[in-house]
Amino acid sequence: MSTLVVIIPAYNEEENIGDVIREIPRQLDGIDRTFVLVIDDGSRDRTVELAREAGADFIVQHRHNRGLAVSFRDGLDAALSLGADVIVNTDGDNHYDQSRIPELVEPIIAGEADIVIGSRQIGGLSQMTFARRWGNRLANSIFRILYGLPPDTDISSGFRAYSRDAALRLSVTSKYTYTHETLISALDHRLTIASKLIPARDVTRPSRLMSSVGSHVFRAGSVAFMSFVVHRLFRVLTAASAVLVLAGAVLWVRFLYFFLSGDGGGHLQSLVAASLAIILGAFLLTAAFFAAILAKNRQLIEEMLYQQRKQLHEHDTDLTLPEVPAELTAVTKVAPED
Ligand SMILES: Nc1nc2c(ncn2[C@@H]2O[C@H](COP(=O)(O)OP(=O)(O)OP(=O)(O)O)[C@@H](O)[C@H]2O)c(=O)[nH]1
Ligand SMILES: [Mg+2]
Repeated sequence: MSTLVVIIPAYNEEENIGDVIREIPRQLDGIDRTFVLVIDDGSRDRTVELAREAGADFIVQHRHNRGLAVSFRDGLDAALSLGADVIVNTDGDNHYDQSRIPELVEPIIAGEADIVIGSRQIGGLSQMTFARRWGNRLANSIFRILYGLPPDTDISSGFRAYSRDAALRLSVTSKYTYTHETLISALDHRLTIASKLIPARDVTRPSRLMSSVGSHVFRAGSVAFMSFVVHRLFRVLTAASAVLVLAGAVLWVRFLYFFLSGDGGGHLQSLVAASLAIILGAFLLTAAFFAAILAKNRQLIEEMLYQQRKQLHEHDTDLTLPEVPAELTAVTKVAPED
């Protein structure tokens, strides 16, 4: 039996959550059953009530606002507990066209991709502010250059499908946004990422996620930068070390040339610069080896987490939801299967 779970992280989404849930197709080729799971992140409006009315099957409820990234990982875990073979994440603001979910799911069912991103046509979003539009484009270009992603990949789109294996493997450590970190983590795990162009709708309500474009650029940028550092530090440090050692060697040869021609005394500065560059290069190389050791540890920890999650969810096809601290979270089975 193949199961699709559509997860919706929601924070004060009473305006749109009903429409979003009602638009989700329940009959999909290659899928036997579809569940809708809402992660309510301490909403203070009628999000939960309206999600129930609109037909949400499960609601994971945080008593307090814990942030989108935490809610997303909780959503993945709850979906895995429900026996999900494919997980689709969508937003609660009606930004994405839920009727196109089959297109997101199809490459995963066909075994052609582990993650499929519904890339919005950003140019077609007339209500998106100039700063956000260009911010998104710049971030997409940086990721394309650094990670070789296909040209139309919309890295901050939340409209994505994940295979069960991808959901078991992804780690989310950020407290803010998960979109960039999960992509970097997926690339590190050699998961196959596909992108499908699925135009999004304009949203006029204020963002629940970002207080201002400036703070979003800073916070999301920090998450992306830290993920880059965590995953690519060895390469960056060895490259910087190679440049310094090479520059030092050239300066040394230059000094040697003048020295042998009897003019060494006039070129002591290049000797000092060369030595400094080589010492700094050697220092960076040492740091690179420490980074490599840390990376090995991270990989082992991630492999352990993967095996642990796999074991935990191995027999989860009977709709048991995860044990969660009652203080923080309540899990409601809205419409249990008969
Ligand atoms: N769980 C949880 N969800 C949140 C939080 N902030 C935002 N969300 C949800 O995350 C989704 C994305 O938030 P949005 O406010 O739409 O973010 P946005 O600024 O419009 O960004 P894009 O939709 O990517 O353009 C929505 O479903 C929100 O309800 C939060 O603190 N916790
Ligand atoms: Mg949105």
